[in-house]
Amino acid sequence: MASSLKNLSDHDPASIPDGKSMKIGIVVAEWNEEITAALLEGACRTLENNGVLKENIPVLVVPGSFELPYGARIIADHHSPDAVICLGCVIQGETRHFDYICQGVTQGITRLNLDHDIPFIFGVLTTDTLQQAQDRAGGRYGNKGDEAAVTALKMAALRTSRRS
Ligand code: DLZ
Repeated sequence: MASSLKNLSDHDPASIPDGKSMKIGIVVAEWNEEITAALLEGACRTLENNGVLKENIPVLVVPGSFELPYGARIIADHHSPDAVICLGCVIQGETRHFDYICQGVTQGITRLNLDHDIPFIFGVLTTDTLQQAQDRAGGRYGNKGDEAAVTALKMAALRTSRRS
């Protein structure tokens, strides 16, 4: 069946800023590691394909998505990045934990964006099933890590353009 869902990895190459002078930090959650490892791989590949040097992609691992805002703040404070990508995957379970984690990480990342002068990118999958997460971590709907990396490059370039 045809789907109207956007492929998360589809981007016009001409619209992506050159990242050769950029430093982009990544914080990634261990929970649902099969998924978050794929998001990390996609994000790193997209950043490097667009000019970001491997040594300019500091990566920090945190236990779960709830810890992403704190990890992102550590990267912001210690690495002076142009943007920070937050990667996680929260899958609906039997309890309301899902809602609290999604709310916590969303509000945390929003607050970082408002309190710091660098962009923090929301690369967190929030799905009902593992299959839906797999579909968006290198599966039929592309890779949320690619999308987060392209967003980081665009937001870092926007920040630089507003400062000069
Ligand atoms: C506890 C928990 C649960 C139930 N589910 C997830 C999940 O689907 N994805 C995720 O990233 N983290 C999950 N966690 C862990 C929380 O994010 C957090 O690490 C713990 O509540 C400790 O603060």
